Amino acid sequence: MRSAYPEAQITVVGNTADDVTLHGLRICPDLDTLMYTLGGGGDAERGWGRLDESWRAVEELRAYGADATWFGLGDRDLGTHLFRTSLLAAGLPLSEVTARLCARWWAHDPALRLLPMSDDRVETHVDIPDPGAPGGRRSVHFQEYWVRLHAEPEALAVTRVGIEDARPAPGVEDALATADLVLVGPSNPVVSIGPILAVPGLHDAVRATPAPVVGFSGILHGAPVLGMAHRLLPAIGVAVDAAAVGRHYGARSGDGVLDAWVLDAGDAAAAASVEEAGLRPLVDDLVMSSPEATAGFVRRAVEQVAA
Ligand code: FO1
Ligand code: CA
Repeated sequence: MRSAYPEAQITVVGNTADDVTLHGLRICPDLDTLMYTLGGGGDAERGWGRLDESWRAVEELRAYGADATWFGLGDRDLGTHLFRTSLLAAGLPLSEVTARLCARWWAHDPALRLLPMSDDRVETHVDIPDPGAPGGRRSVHFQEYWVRLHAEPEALAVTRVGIEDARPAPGVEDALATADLVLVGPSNPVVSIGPILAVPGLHDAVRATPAPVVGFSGILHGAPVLGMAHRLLPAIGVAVDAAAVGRHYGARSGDGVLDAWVLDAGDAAAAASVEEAGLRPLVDDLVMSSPEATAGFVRRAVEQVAA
């Protein structure tokens, strides 16, 4: 989006339900991935964490036999978590802390804003089979499921602890109410977009925006373009299929949040079922082979909904 429209005022709302506290540090993986990527400091190949990273601190933790060393905290990335944790401990809300962190990356660009979905703590837990546990299942933090267990156990249920009491962070509802365009990224429908829409008030705020709302499928030809969404979609009863995800978000003409749903050219046959669900289907090449390719499909989708 940034490279598609360098002149636009952009507010990015990030998921915080993946956040975790490890080694006493508050870690916000989705906010950090967005911040590093938008700020030019992220490792694009790895998809998370800092460029030119080293891993000495986590090696020390392993040598001490510390818990949770399956989570790769790079030395440079640790600086972010130390600073964030100290500001949170001083009483600042996460939205304020995020603004302070981002000031380092794009102080020169006041047109770009990164907001957490909420200042209130929400944590995603995944129920997995465990024959030894009461009821034959146990609950693990999303990061443990994703990183330590590689999303291998069947996800029996996904719970968002604290979501009912979470309030949208300052600025999020206002950004939606005053937007010219709302884009729903090709991100994980269960553990990225799902929690944002589940913050009380945000589903309604997206439904009420005067702007067109365009969603991009992260499922291409029955598989996620990136990540392991296919391991989690069954837990919410949604097929691993581009049209099914579009229907899951739903049309604003019904009780959903989207006006248009962009499918990959390889999924063009599903356009009819998307249209039947009240969504305007758009078809493009959604393979994110380069930042230019991504900017291209964003621009073409925007031109079509604005036409
Ligand atoms: N993902 C991994 O697969 N392995 C890791 O060790 C890991 C560490 C990590 C540290 C900081 C951070 O911001 C993200 C990190 N991620 C890691 C990515 C993260 O677990 C997930 O990809 C996201 O939460 C899913 O959106
Ligand atoms: Ca996520």
